[in-house]
Amino acid sequence: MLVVAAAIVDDLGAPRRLLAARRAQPVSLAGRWEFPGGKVEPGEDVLAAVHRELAEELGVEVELGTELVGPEGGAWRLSDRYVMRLWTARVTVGEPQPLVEHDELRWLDAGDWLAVPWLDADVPIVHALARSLHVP
Ligand code: 9L3
Ligand code: MG
Repeated sequence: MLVVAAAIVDDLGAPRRLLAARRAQPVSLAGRWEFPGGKVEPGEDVLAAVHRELAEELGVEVELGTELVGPEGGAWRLSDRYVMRLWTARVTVGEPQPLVEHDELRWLDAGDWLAVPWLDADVPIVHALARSLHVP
């Protein structure tokens, strides 16, 4: 099943800060941090799904940047059940709020992108993102 998510940064051209979201649910994931996003609905366009998820979860509109392509040439494997595609993004309307399944949001400065306990599946993606964006 396909999940989509966004690496929301402060500046698509020269990013320094990355938005991380702490899951409040389900219990098995609570307290761990992730890129906000979620499951693509049947028949839904994937980019439309990114915008819908960010509107639902954070209450923002975004401009999408580029896709961070995974090691198999596309999606990142999260588990037996889920693969994820992820784009960089910049907020264009609104201030992100933890509206649905998160209980805290945090802007992580360059050099601190790994300073929170990310979901295991998201850790290699954070590393790859920092490498790809040339953020220390
Ligand atoms: N997941 C992992 N990392 C992420 C996201 C957005 C999602 N950055 C995993 C957690 C859930 C599954 O994908 O097991 C579906 O996500 P959601 O619909 O519960 O957000
Ligand atoms: Mg979600």
